[in-house]
Amino acid sequence: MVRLVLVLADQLSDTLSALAEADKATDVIVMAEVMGEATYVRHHPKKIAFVFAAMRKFADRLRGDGWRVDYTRLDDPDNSGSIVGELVRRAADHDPDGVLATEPGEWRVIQALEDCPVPVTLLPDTRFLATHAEFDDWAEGRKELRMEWFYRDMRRKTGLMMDGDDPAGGKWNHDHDNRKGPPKSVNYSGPMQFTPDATVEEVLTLVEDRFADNFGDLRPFWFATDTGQARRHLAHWVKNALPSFGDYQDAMMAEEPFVYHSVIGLYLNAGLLDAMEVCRAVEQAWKDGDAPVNAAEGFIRQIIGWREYVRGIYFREGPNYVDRNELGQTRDLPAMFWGANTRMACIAASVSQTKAEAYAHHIQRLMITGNFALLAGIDPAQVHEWYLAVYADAYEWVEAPNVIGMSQFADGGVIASKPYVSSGNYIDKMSDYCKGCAYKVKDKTGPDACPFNLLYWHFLDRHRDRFRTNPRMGQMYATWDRMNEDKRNLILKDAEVWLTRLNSGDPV
Ligand code: FAD
Ligand code: DLZ
Ligand code: SF4
Repeated sequence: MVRLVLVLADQLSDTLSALAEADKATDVIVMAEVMGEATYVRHHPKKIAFVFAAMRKFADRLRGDGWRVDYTRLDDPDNSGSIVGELVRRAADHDPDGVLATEPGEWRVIQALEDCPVPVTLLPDTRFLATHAEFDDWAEGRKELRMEWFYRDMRRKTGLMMDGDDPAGGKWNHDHDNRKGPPKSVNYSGPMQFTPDATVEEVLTLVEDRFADNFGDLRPFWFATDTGQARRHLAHWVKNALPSFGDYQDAMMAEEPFVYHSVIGLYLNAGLLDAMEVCRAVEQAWKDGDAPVNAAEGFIRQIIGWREYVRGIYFREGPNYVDRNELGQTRDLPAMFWGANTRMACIAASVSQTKAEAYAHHIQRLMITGNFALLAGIDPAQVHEWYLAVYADAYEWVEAPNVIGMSQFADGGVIASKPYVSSGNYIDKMSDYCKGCAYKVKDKTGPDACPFNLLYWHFLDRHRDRFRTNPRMGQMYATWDRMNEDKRNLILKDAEVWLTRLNSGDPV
């Protein structure tokens, strides 16, 4: 009996369920670089290069371990262009009994495999802590699906930072200590950088050739592209940056794109690192006294809490989740998201580092680009597509709940109990952007007023019916209602003028 064993680009793990189920002696692994996956959104060139280089190295490793791997390169003249096409092509060579695959992280790909003419057996993705059934059991009957309660269950399940039944360190959540503004300087040289080897260079040339028009800088390319390198990067970060990760988790700095963040999302999501391995390394640093509790707990919460929780939501909400637009927002994504000139220093910094590194940290994604898109009324489908394209760690199962749910409130509050919106004040407190900005963060109206100040009130005013009764927003509406009417009208008028300029395509 021969089976084909599909390994997708974000399934590069030795522990993959499809590999565990397969038989090295008889089965054939299928891996394929295909235009269908490389173009369904216009991915950042660094992301495409990372994916292809990591796939090639993983295939070589599997071969070294004795597997037969049928690998299709993008420039293979017989490349059919799609994953299903490649399965059909390989099936013609091997006449298999079927295909084994680990469940993909995107409904589109799951549906394609379900329609594949060669029958596909989908196995659960056991690299995650919570199964779909466990998440659904947790969610069933709850009025609100708040991450915090789910996270506590995951702490109990994993035993991470637990003292018997109680959280080690005295409390479950140390977020309160993780909100310092930007430090004077960052005492960390940044993520470990890897010089491209021959495999990576070959891929870089291919990507340069085929994806030259995509938004983003391909070079310098420094990502890890195999598990060994990713582990070295992890150890370097745990030693040098984890101790300050918690304190400055929310801080944004124009000259420090990474601050103390781990930059491991791309490695975790591709399968090069394992979530529990990463959490154990962080827990150990805390046990050894090398990292404070707020850093270790804050980090572990992101992985076993947020990461698992958003995956649960993605699969629970179903394939149409990405089409949700509960606030009816319709404006087109402005050109400044693709690098066009803007006077807004915070947007310029977040977009230019995204272009350079295929990376922005969480608060930049949530409170700069996400906050702006929500306040300005941008169509969430376009926002979703942008995030899916530009970040090296973006796959739909994790990107969509963060964008459609957490950031754009387009799911109507499945994830967020209120929209994540702020005026310029928050950005000024948490970043060093405003001091270099052509707009004035203290101005509430007038030609130089920070656009976040204008749009914040415009957003609350235009969605008043939707949010006025939200208990977490009462204070915001009370402040708005207390302003005198002339001031309110002036803010709304200036916001409209600003939005008209945005619509015109002129630099704002
Ligand atoms: P760190 O800040 O060092 O955190 C460590 C790890 O925790 C991350 O690598 C990630 O695996 C996990 N994590 C932290 N926050 C979240 C979260 N909200 N959801 C899921 N995992 C989380 N994350 C992605 O992996 N892919 C995406 O496409 C993605 N899109 C996002 C879009 C928006 C609008 C927002 C607000 C968040 C998004 N996130 C996404 C979550 C988070 O911003 C990134 O995981 C993080 O910035 C990656 O950088 P890092 O590895 O340095 O993370
Ligand atoms: C993101 C991506 C890209 C750019 N290219 C490929 C590819 O050529 N072959 C492949 O198997 N997977 C690729 N991927 C990842 C898939 O799109 C991914 O498996 C789905 O997004 C599901 O998470
Ligand atoms: Fe951004 Fe406003 Fe600050 Fe300028 S003043 S950097 S637009 S928050």
